[in-house]
Order: sequence, then structure tokens, then C-alpha cells
Amino acid sequence: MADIKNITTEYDASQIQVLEGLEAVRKRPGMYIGSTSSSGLHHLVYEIVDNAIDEALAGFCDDISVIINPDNSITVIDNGRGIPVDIQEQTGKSALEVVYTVLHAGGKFGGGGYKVSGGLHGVGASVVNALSEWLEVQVHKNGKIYEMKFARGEITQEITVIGETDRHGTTVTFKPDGEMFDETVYDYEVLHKRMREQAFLNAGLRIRTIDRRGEEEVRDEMHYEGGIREFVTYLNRNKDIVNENVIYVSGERDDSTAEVAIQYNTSYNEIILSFANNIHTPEGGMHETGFKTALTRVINDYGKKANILKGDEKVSGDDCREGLCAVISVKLTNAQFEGQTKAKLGNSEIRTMVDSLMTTGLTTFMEENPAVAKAILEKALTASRAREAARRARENIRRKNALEGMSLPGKLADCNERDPALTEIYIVEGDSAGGSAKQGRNSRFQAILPLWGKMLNVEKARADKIYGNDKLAPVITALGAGIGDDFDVSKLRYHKVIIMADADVDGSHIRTLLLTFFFRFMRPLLEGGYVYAAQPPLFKLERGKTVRYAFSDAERDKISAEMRGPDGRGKVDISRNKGLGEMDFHELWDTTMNPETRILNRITLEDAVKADEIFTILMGEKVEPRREYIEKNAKFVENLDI
Ligand code: 1YM
Repeated sequence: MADIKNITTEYDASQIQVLEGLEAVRKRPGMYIGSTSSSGLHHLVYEIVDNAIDEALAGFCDDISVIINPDNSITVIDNGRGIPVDIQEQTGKSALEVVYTVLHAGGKFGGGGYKVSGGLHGVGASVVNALSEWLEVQVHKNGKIYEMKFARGEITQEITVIGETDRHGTTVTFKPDGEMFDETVYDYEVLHKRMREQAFLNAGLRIRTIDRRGEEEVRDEMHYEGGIREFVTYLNRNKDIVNENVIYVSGERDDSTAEVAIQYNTSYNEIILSFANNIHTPEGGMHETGFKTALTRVINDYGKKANILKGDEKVSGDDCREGLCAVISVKLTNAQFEGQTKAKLGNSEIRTMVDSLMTTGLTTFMEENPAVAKAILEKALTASRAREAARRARENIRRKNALEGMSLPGKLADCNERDPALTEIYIVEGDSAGGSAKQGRNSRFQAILPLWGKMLNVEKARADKIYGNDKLAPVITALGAGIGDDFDVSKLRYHKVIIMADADVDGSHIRTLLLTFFFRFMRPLLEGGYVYAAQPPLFKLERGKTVRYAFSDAERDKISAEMRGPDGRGKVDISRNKGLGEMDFHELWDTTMNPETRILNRITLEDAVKADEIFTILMGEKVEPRREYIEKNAKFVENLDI
């Protein structure tokens, strides 16, 4: 009797714990998946896929499918061993049940987490379960198909054998709970991109993404025997490359492994993507530090030895990374994630490991490939000279400014207010629009800088050229915060930088150019959210003396109905707005500049990354991607050019 009572009490206690645990997830979902916006919604998929990938890392699975079903539920299928289903004596539960109902200590966001055979098995599954309207697991194992079902984390069907099978693996289907998320529609491209990244990071693993919502199924299959080597080739696909063969080094120490793939291109930008346990670490960390230190040291040492660097000539870290595309991937037990967004790897032992691995690997590579080594050194030397030239150009400007006082560009119509937090600058395409903007503005807090003509191709330009450029120099001086390494956001003269350009091809050209320029030379401006795009109206509606504007087709119809009035007899003239230059200054103020009525779109870093990509394609040296892009977007461009 006593025994039975005891077991019952324990069972009750653990049941209560389970419910309390999952209740906590539903109370504060953001704590477990970051947010309840679209990013949190997609995070659910990653948590389930992570378990399948762990199974692949353990060597039991090589095929994963991720399916978006017509109702926006998600199915993930793997061909691993299948989650254990046998009932354990102590708990009276199966591992499957525990994995899906017990909130595991810490979870991925708090560090810790329990460790099974190398991975962090199953830590997120219960969180996904708690946040799903319903979730079903099917396990193919021992010739049988087992099934278990849940709703909002609670069991609705205990483990049941529902059939026989000759395959093995786990299938999970879940529908995110609409009560928990602001957004419940999955973005196929987001999932596809993430799965492609995972396929690159796990060489040999085949991952399929399938979208079953449309009339026609969309399907992609990713499988890269070359792993991160192919990742680098992919990242450089639109660039002209310096070393044909990707440099690859890898090694292991104790329980950890590290691998690095490197390929230089002829651009001036650096792309380093680093990962720890397949998790992207955009803030870098110890693996990146070890990589950078070793790269700079090895290049300098080789340069000395090969007599390419003379005397005490040296190249800096930045010089060595100009045109560098690198992927770093480390796998370790007990990864410590730090920083603002937990996106930085803190394990210091990894720094030494990557450093020594890179030192040996890259030194050997350079000794065995002297032609490539020489090309890399020459690239770094050119970068170093350009940096020196840019420094001198900057100093000249500073000296000039000191002598002449801060001379603002002649085309700038500045505002009276001196507190940057209260002011804004409109960068306007074209002289005539610039003229109307100057007349229409509120000169107390609005400054106008007109830009016109063809812009400098920053793809082919370095900092020194940009200082001397007559189109960009006024932008730099007007903003007052410098560029490149010296950019200092605290010196910014206006806290709203507004790009005002037409919705046609020329306008989009100027926008792309400015965004690319900001992205490459004033990135903190974008990161700080200081950049906006003004949105001129698409339609002008007139009835008698009344004039109103609409920013979309829907708004046009609504306003036109309002203007016609309930009897509907009045005639409303609707015209498409032709361009900024054709509006008079009253119109420009009313529609695009008056803070009470205008629409401003804040530009995110992501928009700028996209602009930068388009820019590389449009301005880079490769013809094929440019042709493809123009063909693909021909319709779009036509639409824009009304
Ligand atoms: C579609 C999601 O979860 N696959 C998966 C999960 C596990 C296993 C295999 C597994 C692990 C182990 C032994 C082990 C998990 N098992 C557990 C736990 N795919 C998906 N495939 N046998 C099978 O790690 O020893 C957690 S996840 F904890 F039960 F072992």
C-alpha cells in the first residue's frame, strides 16, 4: 500500500511540475524563443530541426525534410534512430514524453541544458510543444510506428502503435498557437535560407524544404559534400575571386572541432560568418578573435620570409581582411554564449585552438602555394597604401576645415536649430526637386542637400577616392561624422537622414547608391536607425478646390469614395504623381515633408544588405549575374518607371 501511495504522490508531483514548467513558457514565451514576432515563429522550426541535426551529428541521420503544410503547420522528418519510446521504470514515462513535456533546465537561452551524446538533445522540443495549438510525433523504430499527440503542451493521446514500418526516424508536425504569436504565417525564404546554411555547416547532410501552400509545390534540396568550402564559394558567387581554390583548415582538440574556409575576392569588403554549434554568432567571439589574430600574423610572417614585406613594413588586420570571405565553424561541448543578443562565443579555449590551427594550416598553405600567397600579400599591401592615402586625405580636409572654419557644402541649405536630435536633412534627387524642397521646407529644423547626376561607383572606390568625390563629399561634410574607421555617430549633425527620390529607375538607382555607401562607409548610421526614405504619394485626387493625396491603390479608392460623397455624383480627378520635380513647393511640403502628414520609412540594416547585394550585382565586374538580375526584375523596373 505504502509503495503504491508513494508512486502516486511522485507521479502527481512530477505532473504538477510539468504543467508549471510549460505554463511558464506560455506566460513568458519571449524568454524561451526570443520573441513572439515572426522571428519567434520561425524559431520553433529551428528547435525541432536542431534535434534532427544533432542526430545527424551523432552519425545516425543523413536526410531531413522541412515542410510547410497548407494550413501553415510545419512537418519535420528525419531518418535517424527515432526518439526512444520505451517506458522507463523509475518515471513510468517514455523518453519521448519527457522530451516533449518537461522543460529542461536552463534551456538554450539560459546556457546549461542537459547533454546527451554530444548535442543538447531535445532541449527546445517541450517549448515548441507548449507554444503549439497541437503537435504530433511519429517515431518509426523497431519495425513499428509509434504516435503521441499533444495540445498546448498537454497530452491528448498517449503513445500508441499505429502501424508497421521498415524505415526508422522521427516525424514531428506542429501548428503554432495563434494565441501566442503576433504572426502565424511562415516565410518560405526565411526557412529555406536557414536550412541552406545548416546544410553548408553539416557537410553531407541532405536537407529538403517544401512549401505546400501554393497551387504549385515549391521545393528545394540542399546537399553539400564540400560543407563550408561550398558555403564560401556560394557567398562569392557574384564576385571576381583571387584564389581559385578555397583555403580550408580543420582540426580537433579534446571534445571540440574547428574548421575554417577562406577565399579572397577583388572587392574591398570583408565577410566573416562565424558559427558555434551551428548557431550563427554575428557578434563574433573567441573563435573569430583567434582567426583574425592568426590571419594577420601568418600573412606578415610569410611576407617577411618571402621578402615581399621589406624592412619593418607591416600590414594591419584590416588590410589582411580586405576582400576576404571566410566561414568559421566550431563545435564544442558547453558553449558559452555572451553579449547583448547571446550571439557571441565566450569560450576562451577556442581562441587558442583556432589560432594554432590557422597558424599551422595557413602557413603550410602559403608555403605550398607561393603564387596565391603573393597575390594575398599584394592585396593587403595595396589596402595598406590606400588606407594611408585616405588618412592623408582626411587630414588635409581636417586642416582645411581648421583653417577655413567648418565649411559646409555650397549646395546645402542648412537649418537654424543646432541640436541634432531635433533636426533632419533631406537628401534630394535632382536640382528641381531640390529647389522645391528648399522653398517648401521648415527651415527651423529641416536642411536640404540636393544631389544630381550620375553617382560614383563605390564598388570600385576606396575611402581615399570617396573623400575627393564631388557627389559624396558634400554628403560626408553635411552629416559631419566622418566615414569608415573614423565614423563617429556622436558628431552626426542631423538625427534624421531622409533620402527623397522618385519611384522610378533613376530614383531607385540613387537610393541603392546612397544605401550602399552608408552600408559600407557609415554603417553605424544604419545600425542606429537614423536613415529614412521619404515616401512621395502615388496619386493626386482633386474635386473643385479640394486636393488630397494617396500613397497606395487602396487609399486612392477610399479617398476617392469619400470625396465623391454619399450621393456619388461629384466627379473626382485622379492623376498619377509624375515625380518630385513636378510638384510645387506647397505640394511637396504637404505630401512628403510635413511631419504631421508625411510617411517616412525607416531603413534597416537588412534593407541596406539587400541594396548592397543588388549593388554588387549591378556594378560589379561580372556580366552574367547582372544580366540575370535585370531579366528577373525587368517587370519590376518597368512598373517603377511609370
Ligand atoms: C524531427 C525531429 O527529434 N530526432 C531525434 C531525436 C532524438 C533521437 C533521434 C535519439 C537520440 C538518442 C537516442 C540519444 C532524441 N532523443 C532524445 C532522448 N527529430 C528528432 N532522433 N536515440 C534517439 O541521444 O541517445 C532527445 S532528442 F533524450 F530521448 F534521448
